[in-house]
Amino acid sequence: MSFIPNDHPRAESLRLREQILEGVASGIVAASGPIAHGRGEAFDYLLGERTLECVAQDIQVAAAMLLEAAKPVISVNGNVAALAPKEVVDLSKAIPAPIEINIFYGSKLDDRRKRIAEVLERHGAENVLGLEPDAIVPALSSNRAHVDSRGIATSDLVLVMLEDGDRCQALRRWNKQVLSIDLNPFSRSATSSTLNICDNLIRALPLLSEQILELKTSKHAVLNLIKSFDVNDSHTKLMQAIMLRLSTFARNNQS
Ligand code: PTJ
Repeated sequence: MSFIPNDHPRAESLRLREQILEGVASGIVAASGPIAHGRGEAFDYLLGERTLECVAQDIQVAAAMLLEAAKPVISVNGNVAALAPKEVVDLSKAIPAPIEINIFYGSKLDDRRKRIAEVLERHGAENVLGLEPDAIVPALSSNRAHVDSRGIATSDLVLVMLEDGDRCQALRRWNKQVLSIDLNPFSRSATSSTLNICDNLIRALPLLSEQILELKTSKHAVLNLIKSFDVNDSHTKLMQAIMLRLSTFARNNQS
């Protein structure tokens, strides 16, 4: 890893970049992975690199949905495995829910699947799915269509992170609920999922695990959270929070 001084104002962000670049070097992250990461960085900067209050509420609802689902699955690609392998495994154990590898770049037998599984296993994952996908998401032409019959194909809820949105739409058409974690509130994933968490997955995953552990003891709270969730309301609150941030910034920086 390159030397990053701890007192550098963007040390944390630079470290995450290094993780992505190391992931490219070790064959976990696709060549386009750093570009997807940069897209996320730009949106994170806009949000103030923190979890917005309204997003924290969405995370609570997402935790309730994960607990209430009959067969939830966590979908993981190269970037996610490079950025947050431990956080993904912790979440999978907290729910509990299996992890399935699903990648855009590379065929259904691509070796990158094995390398991603090894990273997750080093962090305690067991029975990672998606190494030999044997089912197909209907009406989806990309490699993301290759799914596991023991996982996504037979699930009722899929958590997707940091990915292009056409699979999200295809999963919804396939009658799955989809939770997405996507920093771009305008993306296809964010606008077509059942609920989008507009946050950096680095922050959102530990918060999700925390909420899961808290909500596990109260079925009543879980059902209430799900019942009171309104996706349009969630989008509106997010847009209002972003507009407030931009207008405050504009006022404070007028010459
Ligand atoms: O599946 P793979 O491993 O073959 O890799 C596929 C990538 C990640 C390259 C592919 O999915 C891709 O190009 O993604 P996109 O279309 O750039 O979409 C990524 C989305 O994730 C964008 O909307 C970003 O804003 C968002 N994003 C990036 N980094 C983060 C993020 N969202 C949450 N947390 C992040 N750290």
